[in-house]
Amino acid sequence: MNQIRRFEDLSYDEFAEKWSNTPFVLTRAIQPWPVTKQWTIDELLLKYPEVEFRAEAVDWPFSTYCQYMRNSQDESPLYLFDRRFAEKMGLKVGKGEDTAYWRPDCFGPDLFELLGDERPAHRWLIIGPERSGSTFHKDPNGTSAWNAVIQGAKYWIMFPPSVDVPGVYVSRDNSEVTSPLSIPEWLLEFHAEARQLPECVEGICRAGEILHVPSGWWHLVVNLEDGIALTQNFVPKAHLGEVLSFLRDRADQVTGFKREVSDPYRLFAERLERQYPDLLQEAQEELERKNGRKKRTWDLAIGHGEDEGESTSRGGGGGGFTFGFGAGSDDEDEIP
Ligand SMILES: O=C(O)CCC(=O)C(=O)O
Ligand SMILES: [Fe+2]
Repeated sequence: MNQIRRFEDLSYDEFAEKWSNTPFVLTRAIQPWPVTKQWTIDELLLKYPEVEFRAEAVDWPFSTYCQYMRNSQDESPLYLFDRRFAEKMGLKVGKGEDTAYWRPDCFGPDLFELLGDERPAHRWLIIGPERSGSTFHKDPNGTSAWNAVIQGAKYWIMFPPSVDVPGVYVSRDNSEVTSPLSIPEWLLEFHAEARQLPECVEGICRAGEILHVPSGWWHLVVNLEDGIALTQNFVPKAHLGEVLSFLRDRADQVTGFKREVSDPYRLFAERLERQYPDLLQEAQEELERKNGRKKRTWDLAIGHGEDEGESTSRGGGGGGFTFGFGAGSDDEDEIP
């Protein structure tokens, strides 16, 4: 079994040079956050009993959710997952005076900050009882994420982007996980088999620790105790290419933007062009290279020459070979 790596902390240079594609836990990165010392479920109940938070399909006052959580015997308990918590609780986020928490330095600049108010939903307060959690998924829009445990402990099991995770059925265009199994169902049926795969990594992230989810990685998460977490999705320089290709080539799968934002790819490319033209150019060149390689793979696969027009996805009988960069989110089928 491969354990998720653990470090006390990493510098941004170490992250950028070595670890942006690897899940890891930092054990000493969030101790200075005020919320790490202040927040417990009891404390939040005292301070915010009336504040309504989103728990799946319902908005409940926190006191109602706590009552549910403490009495529930549900196999898959309702999970509190709220992206407007900072506004609702009157919290300041980011470095400065009287703030609740901030982005750890290790992950470096978040390129989606260039979008300002037009960035997609990116931060969530997560609260749930033992057994609650998240079934297998990849995070939205090719983003990376961090997940900080404030109270409790979470078990994580993760796989690299190109792995076919046992018991996880993805639609042909990779757009959705079809009929996901509940966490207990997946654990009972597939956990033992999945843990044998060499690519599998697993581990526990405890209170006061923060975990890195690299762009495109599969993950399932279970709370081992009642707990509180904060999570944020971000775009590190190292994964700009994935995010741009997601926004451009999977526009129908892009999520979290306000309705007014009609062309997220263009918006992001324009902001990058203004602030970091070199980064944009580098990322676009990387996409072109990948595109070229995938096109050659495709041409070889179907026995056509270079002048074959681009197609989107192979029709019947082809075993689900998808064409176009972004489709596989990996380099597995590249030709050197
Ligand atoms: O349940 C959790 O803490 C994991 C959350 C997660 O993976 C997500 O928000 O994308
Ligand atoms: Fe996630």
